[in-house]
Amino acid sequence: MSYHEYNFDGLIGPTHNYAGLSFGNLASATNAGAVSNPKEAALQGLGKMRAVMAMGLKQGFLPPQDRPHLKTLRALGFAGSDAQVIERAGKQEPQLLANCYAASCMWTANAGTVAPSPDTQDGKVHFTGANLAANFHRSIEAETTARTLAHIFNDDGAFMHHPPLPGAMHFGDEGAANHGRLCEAHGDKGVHLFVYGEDGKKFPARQKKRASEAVARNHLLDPAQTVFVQQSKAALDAGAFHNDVMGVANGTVLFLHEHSFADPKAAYATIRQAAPFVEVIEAPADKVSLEDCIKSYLFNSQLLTLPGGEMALLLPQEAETNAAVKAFVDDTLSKNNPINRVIYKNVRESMRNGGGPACLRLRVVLSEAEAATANQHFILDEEKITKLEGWVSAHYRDRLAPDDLLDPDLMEESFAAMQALTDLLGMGAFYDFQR
Ligand code: SUG
Repeated sequence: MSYHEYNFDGLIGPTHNYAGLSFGNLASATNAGAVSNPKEAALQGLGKMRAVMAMGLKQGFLPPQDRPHLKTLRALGFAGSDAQVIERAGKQEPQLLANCYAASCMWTANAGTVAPSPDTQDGKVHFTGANLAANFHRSIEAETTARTLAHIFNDDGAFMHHPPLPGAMHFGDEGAANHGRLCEAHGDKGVHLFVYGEDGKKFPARQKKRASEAVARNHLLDPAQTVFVQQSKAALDAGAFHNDVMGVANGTVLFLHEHSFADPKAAYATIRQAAPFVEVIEAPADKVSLEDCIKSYLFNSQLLTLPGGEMALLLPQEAETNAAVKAFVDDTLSKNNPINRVIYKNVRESMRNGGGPACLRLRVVLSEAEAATANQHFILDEEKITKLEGWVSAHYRDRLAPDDLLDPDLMEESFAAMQALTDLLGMGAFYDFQR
């Protein structure tokens, strides 16, 4: 049976804005209060999806969530008509309103963790929606994300869905952003690399070791094929709030920075024991600094196995304009390793909130039979992507300033867009605002 990696990107929602909500995420803090362009953001995201499809790869998407999330605002004591809820929250707690307006579900690397069927004891594809407990605006995503995954992967015989982990930060889980899979071919039994954090001097760790362990248990992974590694505190304090800002695994390759892991020697030895075929491609600190990694998102690249077997890096344009990073990428391409192609894409609107190409996608390895049972509305071809671009162009603003969130008209527009999207995708009354 043949298996393919599907990248499910987050379709960027109509309320994409810069509210400075994520402590430890330097781009989010730096751009707090800036004016965003939701239309451009969504079209950039779709442009990246098109580029991946053009390389002959499978591409899906997860729809945005309903924002503002009125259900959360009401649960926090703001009452009245929908417009009054917005007005009252805007007057009394504007920061809370901004949390309920975040379009952060675009970063689907944080939607959940996935275990492909060759790796699980029961032969099903397992999903655990991330609880995203570390940040309030992100924790609001968890329930709807789990429902979205179950909606798309809706065959009980093929897919197993686990609810987000309980216990809030005690089991803080940020999904696939701290997880990678190594294998010789997508359909082989893979090795799961879970990277957890411990609080640094400046910034708190979001992913807890005990959470990664719970996900591995739920997914019925073979302990001999499962590795847990600690992220370095230096990387965390430099701004790597998720490990995928410092490294990426795909196929036989682990592509990362010298200071990505707390104890790299021990980590590589453990990884090699489980995955003897692994090829580690490491950026030395004297060539690429941690600061360069954070600014350029070099390691937040999509590392993609092309149909011919070679690998391509899909990087943000910020990596092309950083001389040290560009030199390291060129050097990597010139050496004898599986990576021999690079493309740079403009995903600047997302980058300004700390989300690069790899943050914007959730990888799901599926057999052809499994893919056929998934909801086909969410698996893209040229025609469907053109329809989504038309939907964005019809409904999105090209300018969103912080004060715009206080205006109930934005809520009306956003809900009208979501209504049109659910109609387009045959989702029925899926979102809280429709129920
Ligand atoms: O969780 N930014 C996101 C970025 C997530 C990136 N994902 C991965 N690395 N996989 C976060 O910090 C900023 C929102 C704001 O400030 O308005 C935000 O949520």
